[in-house]
Amino acid sequence: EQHGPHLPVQVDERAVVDYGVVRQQGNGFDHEAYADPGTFAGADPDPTLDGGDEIAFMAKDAGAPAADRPDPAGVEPGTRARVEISDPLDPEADHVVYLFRSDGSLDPAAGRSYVDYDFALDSGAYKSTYDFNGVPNVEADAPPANPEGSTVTTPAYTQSLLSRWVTDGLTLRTGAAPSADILDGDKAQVGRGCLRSELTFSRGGGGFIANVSGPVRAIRSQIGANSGTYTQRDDVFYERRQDTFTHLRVHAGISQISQFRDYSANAIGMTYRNSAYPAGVTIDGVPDAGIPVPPGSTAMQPAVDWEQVTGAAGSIVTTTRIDTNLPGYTPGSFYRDQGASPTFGQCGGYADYLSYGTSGNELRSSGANTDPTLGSAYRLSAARTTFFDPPNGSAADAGRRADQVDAPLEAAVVAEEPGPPLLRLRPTGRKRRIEPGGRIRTRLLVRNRGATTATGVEVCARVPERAGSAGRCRSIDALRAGASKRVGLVIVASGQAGSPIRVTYRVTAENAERDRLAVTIRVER
Ligand SMILES: [Ca+2]
Ligand SMILES: [Ca+2]
Ligand SMILES: [Ca+2]
Repeated sequence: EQHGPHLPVQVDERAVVDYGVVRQQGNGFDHEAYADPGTFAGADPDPTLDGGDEIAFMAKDAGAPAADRPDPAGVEPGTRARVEISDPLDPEADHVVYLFRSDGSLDPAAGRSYVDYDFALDSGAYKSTYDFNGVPNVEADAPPANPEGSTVTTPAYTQSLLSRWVTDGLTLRTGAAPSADILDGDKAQVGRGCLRSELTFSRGGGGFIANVSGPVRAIRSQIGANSGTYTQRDDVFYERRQDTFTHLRVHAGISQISQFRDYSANAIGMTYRNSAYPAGVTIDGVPDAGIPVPPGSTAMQPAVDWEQVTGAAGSIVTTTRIDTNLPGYTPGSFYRDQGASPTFGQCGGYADYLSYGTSGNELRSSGANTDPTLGSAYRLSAARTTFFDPPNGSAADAGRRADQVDAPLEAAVVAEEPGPPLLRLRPTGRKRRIEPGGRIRTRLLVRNRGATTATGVEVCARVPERAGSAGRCRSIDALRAGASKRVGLVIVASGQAGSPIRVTYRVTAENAERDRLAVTIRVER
């Protein structure tokens, strides 16, 4: 309601996709995924809204219930769906969005855009120039294969994306002025080293499932992490939030995995804290007694509900939730602030060799198979949620974000409300003239553009007293949704009528708002 009746809505098509075709190596593994005619996932075979598709809109655009309001212009009658948004953390709130089937005249973006994703491959067009095989030596200390200059921009942040699996830039826009780039790399490592990392993933084979930009959200979905042939990452970018879903699909033997942001020197002076160490420490490249690093090359730090990096430029709150049935699963976290002397692999190639506020999630398991194409497979999916929040956030602010992640907003279509009738008058037939003292029959069309039958419909004309008079009103007992009816109304001109005569028509009903129509009739002697 803050934004008026029309809000941005995005429909993201999903279909069962052959992941082998996606990365151009023949038939492989079928799974439901985002559809994209710009990749080898292809368009959704069902171009209409079907059960697998997703509808996205912003909860902030929801308003109060409006059951008594007529359908807006540009929608098909009878398609009103009432979606109730409930917040488990604020049960009193009563937020509603109405969705309609467009008649084709409406822009789903409603003239606005919350996020802009520019997928820009250096080599050119994706389908014809992407190297789906990557480079032979994935472990070389060299840049990613298939380099990009892709960006995601919203009012709250800008990120730069260098390749599949590699995000190497983050500018916060939530403070007084945009920050410098505070990110060295958004990294991932197997067994805490560079034998397999986001850099080797990006240098190996793979491909994109989907690249979707706005208006409500952007989607970047891709597969291929070295021998994790169908390991998948979907990043979904919103105005102030990023959801990163990683689905591990790899042979046995992968037992320790970390996913962390390695910040740049531009983050010096910011505070890092997490739910295990809420007092926080200063990011400055100097190790922090406040967050001890346990001895041993693979020992993990405690599992955390949330992490926060905050300063004058803004706040980044991150939660990671793991869904797995792997035996021996043990959650943990990772934090290092070691400047020029990191005790863990930096895996350069594109990044620097410095550690500033390096922080994220780490986990351990038996390392059993998670690739369904290799027989019986366990499941491991990570959902990392990142919020881009105002400057100088507190531990309580971060805790509230974690609560929101664990008790998310719910949207439910609770009723189909047909909506009231919507009456519209318009003139029909050729334009008539009238003589002083004469009478004519004027013709009008009454339409019901609403979704329910209008009852007790009456159409009347009014003529200014000196100019003449109108004949009796016309009644229509019932006018069905979508129906129209012609009516004739007599207009009489007085002998002294000047030209033109201004006639006002009005249609009313027992159960609809009135509509009015003004028409001028020329008087000719
Ligand atoms: Ca569809
Ligand atoms: Ca420090
Ligand atoms: Ca670094």
